[in-house]
Amino acid sequence: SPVPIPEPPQLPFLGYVTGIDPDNSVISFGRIAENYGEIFRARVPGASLVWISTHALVDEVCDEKRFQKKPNDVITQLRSGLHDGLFTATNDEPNWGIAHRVLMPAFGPKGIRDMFDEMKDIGSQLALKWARHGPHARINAPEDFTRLTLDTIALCSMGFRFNSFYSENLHPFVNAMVEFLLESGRRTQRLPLPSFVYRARDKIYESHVAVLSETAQTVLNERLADPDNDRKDLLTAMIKGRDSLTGQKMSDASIIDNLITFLVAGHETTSGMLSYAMVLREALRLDSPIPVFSVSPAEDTLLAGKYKIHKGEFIQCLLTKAHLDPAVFEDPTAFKPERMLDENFSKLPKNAWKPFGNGARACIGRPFAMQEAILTMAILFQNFNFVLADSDYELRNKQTLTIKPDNFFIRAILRDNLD
Ligand code: MNH
Repeated sequence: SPVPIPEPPQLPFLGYVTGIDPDNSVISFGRIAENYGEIFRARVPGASLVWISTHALVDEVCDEKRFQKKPNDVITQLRSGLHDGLFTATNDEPNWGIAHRVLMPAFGPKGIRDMFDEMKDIGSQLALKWARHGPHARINAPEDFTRLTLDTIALCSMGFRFNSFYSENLHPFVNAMVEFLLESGRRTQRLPLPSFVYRARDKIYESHVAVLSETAQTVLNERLADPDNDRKDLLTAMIKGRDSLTGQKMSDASIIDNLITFLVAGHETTSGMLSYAMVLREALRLDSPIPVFSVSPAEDTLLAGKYKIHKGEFIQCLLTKAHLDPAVFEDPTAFKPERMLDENFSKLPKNAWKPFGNGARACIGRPFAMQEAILTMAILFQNFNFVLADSDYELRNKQTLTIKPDNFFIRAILRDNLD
C-alpha cells in the first residue's frame, strides 16, 4: 500500500525558491536528500519534482516502457536558443526522431574514428600551450579544457575553427553561449515578479540567442555555398542525410538548432570530465558533469511498489547521490578507478552508472566525448607530469549548468622524453 513521499516544509507561494542557492541548485537539492533519504517531493512554482537518490529507484525509472525523458525546467529554458534540437526536444516532437535517425550513423564507430586527426590537432594545441608556459605557470585546467572541447566539437562537427588557443579575444559566439547558459539557469530560479522587473535581462538574453543562431546560420550558409567541399562531418550528415523512417531531410532551422546543440552539449560536459579525470569512468561516477536527468511516468504509478507518482510529474534522478549508493559501491566516496576496469565495469548492476542518461534519450555524443578525452589524456600524460598549483587544494564543485571543479589550478611539467 502507498506510503507518503516525504516533503520538506515550504514557504507559501514561493515554493522552495528562497531555500535553494540559485547558483548551486544541485548541491542544495543534494543537501535536502541527505536529510530526507531515498526520495522526497519538492514543489516549485508550476511543477512538482520527485527527487530520487538510490540505485534501486534510478534503475526502476530507467524502464522506458513506464518512464520517459521529460525536459525539466533548465532544459525547457534552453529551448529559447535550442528549440526542438536533439537535447531539448520532447519525445513526441517529429524533429527529434528525424535528427536522431539522421545523426546516429554519424556518431557511429566509423564517423568518430574519422574525427581522430582533427581531435589530435586541437589536443596538440593544448599540449604546445602548456609546454610553452613552462613548469611554473599556474594553469586554470577547466578553462583550457573548455577551449579544447569547444574547438574540438566545432572543428569535428562543422569544420569551424574557433582558434581559442590563439586568439586574444574569443569569438563572440563563446561569450554569447556562456551567458546564454548562465542566464538559462538563473531563469529557472526567478521569483514570480512582474515581467518588467526582468525586461533588461531578457533583452540581453535575446541578443545572446541571436548571436548563437547568426553564427550557426553563417556556418550553414558557407557550407551550402561550397558544394565541392567533401568534408564528412556532422554538418554534411545533416545537410545530405535522409530520415530512414520518413525519407525527410532536416530543415535548415533544425540543422541550426542542432549545430548550436552540439556546441552547447558537446563542450562543457567533456571539459568537466577532463577536469576531474585521470581515469574517466570513475571521474564520471563521482562528479557527473550533468548531475541530474529527468523522467516522467506516462500514467500514475507506484515507485518501489509504494510511492505514488502522478502522471506527468518530474522524477529527478540525482546522480550526485545515486552514484554514491553504498548498496552498489563499497566505500562509495573514494576515488578507486580500479572498480571501473572493464572486467569490473561489465559486472556493475544495471543502471548503476548513468552519467550519459538513459535509453533512447541518452547522450548521442558519448563515443565522441570518450575518444576526445582518451586521446587528450594520452597526449598530456605522454608529455607532462602534473602537480597541483596549490598543494592544499580541496576539491570544490561549481555549478554553471554543468558541474566543474572550482578554482582548480595545476602546473604542467614537461617530461624528459629522451631517456
Ligand atoms: Mn551529451 C544528451 C551527458 C558529451 C551531445 N548528454 C545527454 C544526456 C546526458 C549527457 C546525461 C541526457 C540528458 C537528459 O536525459 O536530459 N554528454 C554528457 C556527458 C558528456 C557529454 C557527461 C561528456 C563527458 N554530449 C556530449 C558531446 C556531445 C553531446 C561531446 C556532442 C557531440 N548529449 C548530446 C546530445 C544529447 C545529449 C545531442 C541529446 C540526445 C537526445 O536526446 O537525442
